[in-house]
Amino acid sequence: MNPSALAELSSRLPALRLLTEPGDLEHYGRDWTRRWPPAPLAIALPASVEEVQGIVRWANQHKVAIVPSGGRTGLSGGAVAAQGELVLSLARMSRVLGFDAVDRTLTVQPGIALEAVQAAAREHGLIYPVDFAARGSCSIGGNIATNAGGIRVIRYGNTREWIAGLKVVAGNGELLDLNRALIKNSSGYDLRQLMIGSEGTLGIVVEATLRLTDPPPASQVMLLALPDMDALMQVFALFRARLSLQAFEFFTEVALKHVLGAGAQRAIEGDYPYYVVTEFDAVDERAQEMALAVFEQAVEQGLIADGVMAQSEAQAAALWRLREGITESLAVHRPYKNDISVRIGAVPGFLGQIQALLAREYPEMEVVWFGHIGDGNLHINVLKPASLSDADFITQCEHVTKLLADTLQRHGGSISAEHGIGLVKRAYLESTRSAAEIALMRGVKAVFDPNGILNPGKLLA
Ligand code: 2HG
Ligand code: ZN
Repeated sequence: MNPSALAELSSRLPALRLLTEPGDLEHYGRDWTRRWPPAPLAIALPASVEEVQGIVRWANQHKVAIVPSGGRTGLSGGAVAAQGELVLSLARMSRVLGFDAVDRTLTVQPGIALEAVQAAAREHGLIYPVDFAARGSCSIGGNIATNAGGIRVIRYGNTREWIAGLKVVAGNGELLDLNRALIKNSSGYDLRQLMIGSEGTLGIVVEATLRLTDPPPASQVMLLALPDMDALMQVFALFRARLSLQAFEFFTEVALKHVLGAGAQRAIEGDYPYYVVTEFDAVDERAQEMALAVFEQAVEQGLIADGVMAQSEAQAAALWRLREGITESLAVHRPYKNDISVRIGAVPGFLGQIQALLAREYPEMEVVWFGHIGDGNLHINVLKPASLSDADFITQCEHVTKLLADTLQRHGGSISAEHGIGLVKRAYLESTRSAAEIALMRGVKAVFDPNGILNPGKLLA
């Protein structure tokens, strides 16, 4: 790149905040993957749509790659800048722009944290229902870029369901106003939906209009201990048929060991291979009795080994911590993460095959399973043994991912359920998408970003 290009950006956009200190480059150049040493050219922190457009136009002229950046809590390397890119951080564009009581929508800037969106919705007696543990630090723009899922998908669906309209700066700097928050709009290709999950490779979200909904009825939280995967799936079918589920999340005893080690409170004595945290509507005492009857039926059938029903909000939060605290409790072990999905019915078959394969090929490896089993979405964290070098560990993990990808292909699953492809899963995209689909994706990329300046190398090689 021409070294005067950055100076030219400053003179074009004199109010634009630009950071070039090593500490800032380090901070904004990475996400939670911690795998690529950050090496961005600089960090731009635009405060307006016009500044975003100005940056994109400048990048086209000087052929500078841009990495759009939100809360950088991503787990696939989608927000990593390791090759002299300009990081375009949306951190300063984090305001609520408006609430519409008739349409029940909230319009926000992309840099706002998910938790702040949830709080803004609650101020109006409504909810924004997408939810997951990184809520305090992830941004809505990043949620949109990855079509984030989380712990309430079983009731509310993914981020995709909640985006009524998007304003996006495309790769040529043009501002697109997509869908204008219409509920019905049968006028051709839905470019808004194309942007959702595109990982910053087609456009930069500069404004989002989110759909809100009524808060759910009062709920109950239960922790269940289960003897095996078949029992777990049967309990899922039973609970889903008889209760109105808000969440159904699973983890293994290995995950429990780590989360307890990090300070969470044990709720069930004894060790069991699988656990579930489930939340369901329980409006009154009758509904609670009904839930208890369903639970007892499953115990009698030998499907549930033990269980606790939260007796207070504090206890419900403590049970949820057993599931939501897992990622943080594993962080010290520098885990290699996989985030896969199969159809719900294919979960036991897939899990059985891959567990047997891993036990045979890597008997020493500590593998932690948890996730959104009610959506067919499993997280597999492989922990780095102290004896292995970083490089050898990555080589082994890439082989594990290859085994996963091959097994997933046989089960019709996906190598990324909710974390995106980014850099981490790029080499495995072919296991989930056909050659014809990938060729079309490349074509779409070329239309929206003709000079290939938006997050190059992410998602598509
Ligand atoms: C979760 O469900 C997140 O907790 C993180 O998607 C998953 O850390 C992980 O592997
Ligand atoms: Zn998850």
